[in-house]
Amino acid sequence: MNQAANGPKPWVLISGATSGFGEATALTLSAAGWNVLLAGRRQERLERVALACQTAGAEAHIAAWDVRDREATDHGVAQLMQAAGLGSGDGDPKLRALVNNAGLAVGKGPFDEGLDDDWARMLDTNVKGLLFLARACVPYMCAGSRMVNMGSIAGKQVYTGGNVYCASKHAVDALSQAMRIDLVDRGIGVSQICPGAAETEFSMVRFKGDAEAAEAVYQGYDPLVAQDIADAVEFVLSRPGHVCINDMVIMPTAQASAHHWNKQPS
Ligand code: NDP
Ligand code: 8X3
Repeated sequence: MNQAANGPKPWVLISGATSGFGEATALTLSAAGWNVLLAGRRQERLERVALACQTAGAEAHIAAWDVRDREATDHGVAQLMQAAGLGSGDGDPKLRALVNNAGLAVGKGPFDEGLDDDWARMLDTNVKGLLFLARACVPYMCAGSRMVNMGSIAGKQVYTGGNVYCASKHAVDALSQAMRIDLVDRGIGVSQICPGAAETEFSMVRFKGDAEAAEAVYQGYDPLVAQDIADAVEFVLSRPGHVCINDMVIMPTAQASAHHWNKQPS
């Protein structure tokens, strides 16, 4: 559905917009008639994505901050809302959607060999960062607004070496249900999208720049690509007001679960 056909363009805030799912979602929603507010840590990437969104017809504003920092998150959201002319008061224009997508895995191995810093990065980003951003955005939302949380198959199942990342995404699963309950009286719908293996920068981050390990994750089958998830976000956000897609699990056809694959030897 082209949002532009329905009056003034709605605004969406997308976290993790510098690469992968967030970047593809920003471009897809821009082409579908949304205006975009883009967040991430890498300023130059944000500038590049914003330019592409503008070329696709959107008004775009950016703010760079780390979602693990609560004060920076409150400040970044306020800055973006002001740039877009959105407000928290009665009668102010409101944020139509938040795509709470920023997240990462760091490391993969037995929990008793895990590193404090890796655990902190995952839990602080995927759980507390998601909460900080959601809480900061809600005052700028209204009945009809939508929140889309980026979960994972790792939030539905646990796999070898996934321990803390899986725990963080199980938390996203629980929080998505809890937020839906907490926001139902305000008419704000909460959706979760749970992808399986998708080829983005995710594995390079997880394996700390080890390109060989990252590439091996996607060998022998066709993984999802960022556009597959962007299309899902656009579908969720283009449903009529009375419809909320609560939960969507999207896998490569060659992946039946976190444990079952149809991989061809290379
Ligand atoms: P990418 O690594 O390509 O993108 C991750 C994004 O998150 C980047 O834009 C990054 O921006 C942002 N980000 C990470 N940490 C922070 C932080 N502390 N503060 C602000 N932004 C941050 O990976 P994906 O696109 O694949 O990942 C997006 C989401 O999807 C994540 O939540 C991930 O867990 C989830 N996911 C990924 C799957 C996959 O197989 N790829 C499958 C299932 C879920 P920057 O570095 O500029 O801050
Ligand atoms: C990312 C997908 O399977 O690596 O959430 O956990 S997986």
